[in-house]
Amino acid sequence: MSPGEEEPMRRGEDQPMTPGVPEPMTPGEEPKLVPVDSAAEQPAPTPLPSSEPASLAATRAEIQDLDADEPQVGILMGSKSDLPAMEKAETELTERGISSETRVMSAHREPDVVAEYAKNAKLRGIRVIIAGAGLSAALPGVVAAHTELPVIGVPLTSRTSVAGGLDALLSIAQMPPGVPVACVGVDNARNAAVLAARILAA
Ligand code: AIR
Repeated sequence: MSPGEEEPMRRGEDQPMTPGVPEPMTPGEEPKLVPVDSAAEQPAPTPLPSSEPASLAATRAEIQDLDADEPQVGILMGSKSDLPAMEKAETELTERGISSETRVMSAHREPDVVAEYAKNAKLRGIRVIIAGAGLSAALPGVVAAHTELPVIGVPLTSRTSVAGGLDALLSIAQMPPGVPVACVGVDNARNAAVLAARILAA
């Protein structure tokens, strides 16, 4: 070695060994692998590419678990006398594994209760509201006035209906521009549930 020339670094002295990487060898020498003695020396695993941070995805999953039993659909009706027709909606949703809650509230007899329910529904995790009423059937429209959630109206026949429920059908279908209510056939609460399921699956 001439003066000024650096002495080549010898393996095992200053040069760090890379775990799992074969050491340089001389011709004819068998390759030697440097042993990996602890997991701590391994490089951290590269996280899988994801569109959102892992912590956010985990939080979302936790919220979904927590909300598993919360109702997704609110089934409302104007009177207890509407129950025989409206329970078909609940049956259909249950058969499809969709959680729901059923409430009796009248847009004319208890307007504040209806407004309160509609205003809080989205915050409570409800995603679709089915509302059935007979006669001057204001319930679906009033609910739609207080929430951005999709509302499906079910026109019902009742003891004093005129024209076989046409009164309720027109009350529900003839909403003013900007405040839509979906409307199924007279007494067809089951179709309202099928439509709710389709909205949830969209
Ligand atoms: N109704 C109740 N409040 C407002 C309306 N439109 C409807 C109910 C029911 C009908 O009136 O939805 O279909 C008769 O109600 P009840 O309580 O007299 O049997």
